[in-house]
Amino acid sequence: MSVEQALAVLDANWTGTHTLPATGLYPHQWSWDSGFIAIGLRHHRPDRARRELQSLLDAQWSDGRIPQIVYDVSRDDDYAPGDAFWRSRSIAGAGALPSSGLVQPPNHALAAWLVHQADPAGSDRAGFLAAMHPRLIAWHAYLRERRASTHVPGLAVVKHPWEPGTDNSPLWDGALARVPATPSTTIRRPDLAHASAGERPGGREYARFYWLAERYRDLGCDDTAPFPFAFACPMFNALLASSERALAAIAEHLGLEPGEHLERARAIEAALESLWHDELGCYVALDDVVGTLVAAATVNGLAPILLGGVRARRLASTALGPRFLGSARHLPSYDATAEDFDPALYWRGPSWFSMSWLVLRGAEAIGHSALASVVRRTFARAAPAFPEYVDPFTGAPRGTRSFSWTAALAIDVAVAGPDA
Ligand code: 9WN
Repeated sequence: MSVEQALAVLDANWTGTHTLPATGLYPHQWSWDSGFIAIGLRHHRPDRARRELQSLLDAQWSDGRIPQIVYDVSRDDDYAPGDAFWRSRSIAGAGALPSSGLVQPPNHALAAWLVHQADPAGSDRAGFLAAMHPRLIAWHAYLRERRASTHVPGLAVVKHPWEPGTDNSPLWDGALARVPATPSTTIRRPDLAHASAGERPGGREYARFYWLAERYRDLGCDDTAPFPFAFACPMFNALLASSERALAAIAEHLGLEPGEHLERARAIEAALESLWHDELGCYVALDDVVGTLVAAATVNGLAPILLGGVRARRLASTALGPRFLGSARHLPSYDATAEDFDPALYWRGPSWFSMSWLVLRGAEAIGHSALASVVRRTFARAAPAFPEYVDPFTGAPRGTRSFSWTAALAIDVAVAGPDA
């Protein structure tokens, strides 16, 4: 993997204020993409890493939410649903920039702390952490207060399959089956001009995605109203816990009290235990509408390894076992032994670099060199295509190419030491 090639991808996708995930398929700013991108940018472009996160937080809503997408209205025809769908300017409390009303996984405080650590002097000169801190506090408060799980206190819920960032994961299948496939919006699929239909969610899923998004939008994105889709995702909550730990480090750096953040991180970690599935050897998702666990092994359920907690060694064995790396060369997003596993179809089999990065970070945290070395090999193969995801058996590129978080995280793995 050449760092120069990866930087060239990030330079080409840079707009002047933020980095597009991919210039064709994803022509706007995405929330957790910016987190991962900043983590890679910090090594060679620390100013830009800070700008990436600041520009995202400029779109924060008054209730603290950081939106899933910040729209470039000049490219509204190039991706759907766009600004014309959300019309966020007409929603009370929406941020100053046109955006989606949904959210994505909270990797931002973790990213902010890693960005700071790469260039502490530049960060302090720019007042970076002091500016980020209150906004990150408000973001976590939003998730804690407005997105609290009904069934497992301490966990936050997602209200749309776009929110955990793993859109068509089999985890949501049962709940989506309860959702009407009759949106009133005419669905456009500009995404299919950039990735083949067999690598993107299908029409039936899109109909339900739109129905749910319309419902949420028409409620004014108000979280007090009952909603027909709600999940506690183990990856989303593991990132929240990891980001709470990062907020503790940020608070300490700013001379503030870190204790409450560490306490919250511990509380989330303890609550995650309700999602543990011993037979599968990983965490699963909780359908918070009906209060039942979805017994499917996915990379979302391995992600809490990131926290290096009591289950981390067992998660490492599962990652190396038959459902994942025991049968595939690159970490699959879904149980490779499942009947409906598909090595090309988006979050139903392909290997994603963001998830490999989370698992690698966990493997390194617990000193599991066997898992770490297998996962590192995936990053070595990212160049020159820097694909969105790969076939977990062959490594063949899938989805769009020159994908920013692939390039960014490949840089991070190439440059950063285990404790960086
Ligand atoms: C919907 C931008 C985003 C990622 C998500 C990934 C995909 C969008 C889509 O692309 O989702 O947000 O159109 O499918 O699933 O994780 O943030 O890269």
